[in-house]
Amino acid sequence: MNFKPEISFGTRIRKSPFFESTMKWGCKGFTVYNKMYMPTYYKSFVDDYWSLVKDVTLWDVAGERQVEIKGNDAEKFVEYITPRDISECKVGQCMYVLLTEKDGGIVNDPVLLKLAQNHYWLSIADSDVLLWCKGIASSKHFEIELNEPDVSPLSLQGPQAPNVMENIVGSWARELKFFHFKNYHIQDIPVVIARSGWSGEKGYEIYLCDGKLGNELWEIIMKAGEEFNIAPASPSQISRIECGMLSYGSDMSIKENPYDVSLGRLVNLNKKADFLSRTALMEIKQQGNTRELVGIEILGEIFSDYTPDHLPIYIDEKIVGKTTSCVFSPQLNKTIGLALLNIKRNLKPKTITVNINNKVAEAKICKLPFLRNK
Ligand code: THG
Repeated sequence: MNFKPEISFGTRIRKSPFFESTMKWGCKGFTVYNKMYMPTYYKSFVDDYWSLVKDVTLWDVAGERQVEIKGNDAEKFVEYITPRDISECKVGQCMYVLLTEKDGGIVNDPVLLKLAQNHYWLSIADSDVLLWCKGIASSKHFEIELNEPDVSPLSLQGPQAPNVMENIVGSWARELKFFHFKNYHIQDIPVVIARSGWSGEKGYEIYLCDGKLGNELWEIIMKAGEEFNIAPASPSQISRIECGMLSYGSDMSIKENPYDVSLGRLVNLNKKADFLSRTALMEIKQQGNTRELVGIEILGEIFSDYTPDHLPIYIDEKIVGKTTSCVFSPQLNKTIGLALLNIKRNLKPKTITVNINNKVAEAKICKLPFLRNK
């Protein structure tokens, strides 16, 4: 099928503060993320991927909106909405957390940033976290303020990212530890700079704190990256699947709990603070969860692009799960993916089959991550 449908642009879906720059730098595809247009590719998915893996890339990820939590009960509130123990998170640190409903269902998987005592940002994936938080805060009478501040992240990812960052802010960029951040000004533009990012490469995230200055910040970074062959790009499905990072909406939803998607390490049932999903998650843990998120390699069949959708996985003609995201990895020269299985680990066979466009392909279960080079 050669016909490529387009997304129509309008005023109902929001534009990022970097939108003009991304158009100017040749963005060819967009998706919608938290009701904001977000780039998906420039040259091609594979060309953009090679720029990420070999050099350095700059991504507009402003769609990863911030939910700000401030006030006397802010820490208590964050503890309440996540099963992870956040009491050890220090000012200047990030933490990857799951937000979970009363029944244990995953509402979102944000990066938490602790800006000050009782002051946090949740850097969210694509779901309505602000509304969910407002509902909980008013029904449970938390003394907090909840907002979506004028904060928009850019992501600078790739092996040359430390050199580009050093060019812009000086040598401290190199010393910044993974999942730590600093407030800073880049030529009078207020930003928060974190060592983080949704790729298998080294990287930084630069949170712009004044939306008017988006295009200015974009150009400063592109200029600083010129000598390192910087290219505009966007979150790479290939890289994130290679390193086993999940995408909310594809690999998990409110219908899965943390154990279903093999993220039990983000649950601490013994944490001191009270949390909404405690009873449900304790029961699920006690009964023994029956689902699992695994890596798969699809043998034989090679996809040139993304697989169309969640594909059923079979053992002896019985559906035992589904693929949740698959790509062809140019580095591994294999079709790899993530899959959600409805079977217990001890029943797990080595070989499964996937039905792709009515053709049966053999597949095997693999250890995650497929690649680790950070
Ligand atoms: N950066 C920022 N916000 C985000 C994302 C991001 N919001 C949406 C989405 N991505 C959230 N999802 C993830 C998933 C994985 C990671 C970060 C955000 C991640 N994982 C590391 C890993 O798996 O190796 C570390 C996890 C850990 O320390 O426990 O970085 O990318 N701002």
